[in-house]
Amino acid sequence: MAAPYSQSEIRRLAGMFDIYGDFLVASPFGNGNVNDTFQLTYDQGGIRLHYVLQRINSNVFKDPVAVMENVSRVTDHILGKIRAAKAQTRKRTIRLLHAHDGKPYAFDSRGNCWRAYIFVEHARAYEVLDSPEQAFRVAQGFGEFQKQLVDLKGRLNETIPDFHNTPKRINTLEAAIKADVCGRVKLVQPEIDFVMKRKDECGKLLALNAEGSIPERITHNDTKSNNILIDDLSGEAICVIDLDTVMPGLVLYDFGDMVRSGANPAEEDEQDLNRVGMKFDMYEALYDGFISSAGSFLTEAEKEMLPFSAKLITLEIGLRFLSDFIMGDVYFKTRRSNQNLDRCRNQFKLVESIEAQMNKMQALL
Ligand code: GN1
Ligand code: MG
Repeated sequence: MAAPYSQSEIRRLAGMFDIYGDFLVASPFGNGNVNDTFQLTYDQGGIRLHYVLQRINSNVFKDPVAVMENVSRVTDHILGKIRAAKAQTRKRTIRLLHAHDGKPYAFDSRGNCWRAYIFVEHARAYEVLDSPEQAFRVAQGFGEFQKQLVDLKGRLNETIPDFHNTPKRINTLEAAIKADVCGRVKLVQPEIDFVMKRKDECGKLLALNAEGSIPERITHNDTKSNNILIDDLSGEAICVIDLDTVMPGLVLYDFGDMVRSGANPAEEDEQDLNRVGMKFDMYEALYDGFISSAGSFLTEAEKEMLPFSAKLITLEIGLRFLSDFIMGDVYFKTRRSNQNLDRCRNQFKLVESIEAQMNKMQALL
């Protein structure tokens, strides 16, 4: 749930941006774990239009201006590609609105950074994917996003350093265990053991990158199924959203995170672990979809690591939930007690399911 803001506060905050028409109403929007998001409804000459207003969580993103610089560069670049294609396409990119000073963001009097977008109508994000056909399109969409950014000049800002550095995430977990500020460590020994058993393989992708076998690219880094919009009419994946973590990274992070969220028929915080696992037909569709768009630029070394990346990123997000549970739920938003622990157990169950199917995943290559 977004932080409680009154309608008049939101109206005032939205007023920092160039939006024509009259503000009607704002409502909390989406399921993000980090930022506060609102859908705004405006009346423009009798027609109702929607916008998105978002507060960047500065506890997570220490330099919101650097985030916005990345988002602007990436969306401008993609918009150029869409225009150049000149095709009849519903393909979109998020479009930032300008604040009165022309910048794509504005700070409120409390120092919070806000931004506003045009709302993509008749499309939605899915927490859980419906079918292999939908999974194919989602993966194709994320692969295409990567492809569009292959020729973006200059390095993007690293908005969260070491975001997918799994060994460092384990260091953070170890520090949290040592501090044990909430006395919760005694509740999670099996989960801690689960991570430590797999610790040795966690640096594999970073090592391949360091020795030059796998290149750094521009990656999204948060390719959850709910971070791409599906067109209501055509079912096509038309717009990648949540670009805050777009930064230098490995393509495998995106593939891995996509499988983590897209091949699991249960939501990330599902408590009934019998419902959690990797559906192989969904994995296959995600793999095929990703290759259909990203296959043209992926190297053999990258392709070879695709199955492993699914396991690694699932383990990594799982252990981030575990660390946050131990630290007292300070990073990810929670709506009930033990939600981070449920998320962690869910992800670890998924890791086991991926491990059990690793041979089949390798055979697809
Ligand atoms: C966070 O806010 P949201 O849901 O888009 C997190 C991701 C996690 C995800 C897990 C900046 O993303 O890394 O994978 O939750 N984003 C950040 O649901 O930490
Ligand atoms: Mg998101």
